[in-house]
Amino acid sequence: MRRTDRDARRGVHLLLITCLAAGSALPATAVPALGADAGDRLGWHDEPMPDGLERAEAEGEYRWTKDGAVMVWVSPGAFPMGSETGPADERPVREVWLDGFYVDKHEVSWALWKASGLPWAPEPGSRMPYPKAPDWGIRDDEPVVNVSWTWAREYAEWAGKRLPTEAEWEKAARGTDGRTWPWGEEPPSFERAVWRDHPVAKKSLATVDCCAAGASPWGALNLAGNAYEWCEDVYDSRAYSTLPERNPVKLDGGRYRVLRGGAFLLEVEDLRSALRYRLYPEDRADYIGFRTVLPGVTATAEP
Ligand SMILES: [Ca+2]
Repeated sequence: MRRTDRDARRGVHLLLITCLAAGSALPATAVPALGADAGDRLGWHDEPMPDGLERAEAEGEYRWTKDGAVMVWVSPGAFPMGSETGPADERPVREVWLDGFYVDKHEVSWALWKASGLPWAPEPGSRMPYPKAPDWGIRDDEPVVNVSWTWAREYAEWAGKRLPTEAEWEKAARGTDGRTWPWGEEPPSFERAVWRDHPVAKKSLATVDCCAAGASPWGALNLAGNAYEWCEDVYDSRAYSTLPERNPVKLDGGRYRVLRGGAFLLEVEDLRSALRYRLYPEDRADYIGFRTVLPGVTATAEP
C-alpha cells in the first residue's frame, strides 16, 4: 500500500470529525415519505422514486438532480455476503437482507466535487483543507481522490445522499449470486477494471466512465479498481458474526473505516469484491475516492 497523506492540519477537522464520526445513526438523506402521488413517479423497475430523482435517458439509469449523478437501482432482498476463500474477516458467509437503494453508477468525479462548492484548491487567506491534486493533476472526468472519509461524507451530506454501508457496497458489486467480481467469475481484464498492470494505471486513474465491460449486475462501473471507495461502516473483523442480518451497519466502536474495491495502483487480487480494507477516517491518498447511495422510498426487504 502506498503512502497515505495524513492531514497536517488535522486540528481544523477535529470539529467535523467529532460531529460526523460519532455516528449513532446513518445520516439523514433527502428521501421523503411516500406521498399520495408517489405512484405517479415510478422508476424503471416500477418502484416509486424519491423526489429529486428522475429517470435518465438510458434505460435503467436515473439522475439525482442535486449533484447530477447517474444512479442505478439495487433491488430489495437477500444476497450472500462474505467469502469462504478470503481472509477470516470475510466469514461467516451469510444471507443479508437489504432495503432497496440507488447507487451512483460512477465514482464521484472531480467535476461533481467542484460543482458541490466544497474546496478543491487553496484559497487565499483560507485555512480550509481541500483534496490535493494528484501528481498528474486534476482531470474533471476522473474520480476525486485524496479525500478523507470525513470529506466524502461531507459531499454526500451536501448532495442529500450518504455513503454506502459495507453491505450495500458489496451487494452493489456482487448482486445476489455470490459472484467474485462485479462482472462474474471471469478473471479481470483491462476492459473490465483498472489495477496496477493496466496501461492507464502507469500514469493515473482512469475516467469514471471507463470499463463498461466490468459493470456490476445493476450497471455500476469500477466497483472493482480505479479509486478505492469509502464505506460508512466502522471496520470490525467480527462484523459478519455480530451485526444483524437485516440492513447491517456498524457506526461506532472502532477507529478504522472500511474501504472496498481495490485501486489503480494495487494488485489484481485487491479488486475482489468481498475483500475488506480499512484506514483511519482522516486518511487521504491518491488512490482513495468514493461514491454515494440514496435509499429507496418504500422498497423494504422482507426477511
Ligand atoms: Ca472503484
